[in-house]
Amino acid sequence: MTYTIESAQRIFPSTQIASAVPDTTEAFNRLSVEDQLALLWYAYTELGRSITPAAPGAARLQLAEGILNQIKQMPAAQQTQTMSDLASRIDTPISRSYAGFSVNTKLAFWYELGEMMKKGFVAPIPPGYQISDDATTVLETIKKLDPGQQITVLRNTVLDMGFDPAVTPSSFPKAAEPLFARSTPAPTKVAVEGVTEPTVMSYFEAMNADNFEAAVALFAENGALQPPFQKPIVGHEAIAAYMRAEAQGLNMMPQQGISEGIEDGYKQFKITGKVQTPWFGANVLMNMAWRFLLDREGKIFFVAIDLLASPKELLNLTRR
Ligand code: 45D
Repeated sequence: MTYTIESAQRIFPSTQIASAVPDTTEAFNRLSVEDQLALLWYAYTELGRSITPAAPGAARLQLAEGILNQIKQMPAAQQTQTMSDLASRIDTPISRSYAGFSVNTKLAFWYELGEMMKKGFVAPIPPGYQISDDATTVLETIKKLDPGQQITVLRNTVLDMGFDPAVTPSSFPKAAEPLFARSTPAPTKVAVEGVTEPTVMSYFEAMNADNFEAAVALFAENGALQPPFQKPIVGHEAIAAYMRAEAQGLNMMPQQGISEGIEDGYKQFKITGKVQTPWFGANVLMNMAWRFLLDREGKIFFVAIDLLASPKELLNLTRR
């Protein structure tokens, strides 16, 4: 048998991913724009009491400075309109600039806007605004998710805002991304109970050092990386661009795994553990799995990164 990316996606099929995340994101997207903005405000300020993101560095805010300054100078009604245009993906110059930002710059933009709303420099959600029953249901669902899933839902909502004139979703921003300062030093030597495969160990060590060149070199030429809830990213160049834009400052703490030789000299590995994002540091631990398929040369043909449904899934290390 020859493996294709499609067949590789099906390794370790019993892995339970956090489907509550896409489900909740979908329910959120069906709400009115007014409800969406109000819900995000309540979610962000309420969850913020237990989980607060770290302030984005000045370098990252600089990328969004132009539109942030424009918004600051607007009258209140226009500020509200601008936020509503972003959330409803209306074609405006600001919505176009926003769509060109990387995920992390989009988050930094909203972080700053949220700060300005708290301080009263930007129009708040109208006092007394009543969210609909549907919005209340979505908010309650979000509150019950585990913190790793909550921040993924928040991140998803921000991802799709703005207006992108390209027919196909544009890939990664061309501008160089500023580095994320690590809040806690990542382990440079990892030990995974049940797995010693050098390629896998080197992957984690390279990622924890933000050494994406070394990480990408572990992939087969046409190898693929599938991020949580996304399509596979194929080939060295695309994986490298993705990692530079989205994988900086991550702290990977793989804990346990299983390995198995399969057909044609290929080997498969499932490893579970925790990941921290630099936005929340040690305050939010995401329960993750990596499903690796290595080729005969020991190169990564495929790796899927999954956000797990529950901590119980960390122990689901069966093949089927
Ligand atoms: O609209 O092995 C207001 C890969 C109201 C790489 C607001 C990985 C109005 C390979 C409150 C102002 C990357 C795949 C909005 C591993 C309004 C690999 C603001 C995995 C929007 C392991 C809201 C990495 C705000 C993973 C400010 C899984 C919200 C990374 C802020 C996951 C939300 C990272 C923030 C996650 C969310 C980060 C900062 C989930 C950040 C989430």
